[in-house]
Amino acid sequence: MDINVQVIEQRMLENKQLDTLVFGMGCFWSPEANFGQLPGVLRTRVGYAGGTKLNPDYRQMGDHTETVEVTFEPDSISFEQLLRKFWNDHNPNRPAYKERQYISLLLYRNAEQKTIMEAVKRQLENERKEPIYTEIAPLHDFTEAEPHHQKYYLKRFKRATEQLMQQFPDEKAFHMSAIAARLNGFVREYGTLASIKSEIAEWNISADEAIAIQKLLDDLKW
Ligand code: MHO
Repeated sequence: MDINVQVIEQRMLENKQLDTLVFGMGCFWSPEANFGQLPGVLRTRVGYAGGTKLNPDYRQMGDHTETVEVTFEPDSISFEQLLRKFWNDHNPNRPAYKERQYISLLLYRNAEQKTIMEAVKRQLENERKEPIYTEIAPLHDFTEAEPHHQKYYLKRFKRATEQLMQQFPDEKAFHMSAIAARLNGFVREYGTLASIKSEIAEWNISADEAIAIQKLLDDLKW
């Protein structure tokens, strides 16, 4: 069966209620892979946020921080779960270096997100019996990072990336793919190909489409 992953993913996203979380926890390559393998996370992108400099880029980031934007479906993974993972998977109190590039940072989009961030932070401080120095601030702008920083680990595998890209009209569409996010986690050894394939079987797509995507994954040349 001839399939197009982008079309299938877009149909799967129709009528879904999605939310986003933007955070910084060091070099953005790894957290994009780590969060990209989570069922319930449908898209990831890396970028610069939290500062005031206009048009930041990797070489001239100014007062911005390397961040990841995670788009998720709250019905399958909650905001609180993502925050707990955020705090479990890095040391928020390590000494700052390179100014603000690698600080521990949570950026809220609205008052509700701010309330939950502060509540989970307090809970963890009580559990850990130590203060957490993550900065919690409003999100103003998120500037997408350069293409080579997106799905960084997956792109180390040039043949597999080329094969996958054939499923998308352009590189930007490929960056927005849930399958690309999962595989970017897989190559970093977050999650397995088997777990991705069994998750796809649960996606709200036809059985034929699920089988075709699973086959595409089996046929990737690493
Ligand atoms: N190349 C740096 C980090 C890059 S990250 C996008 C390193 O691994 O030391 O900041």
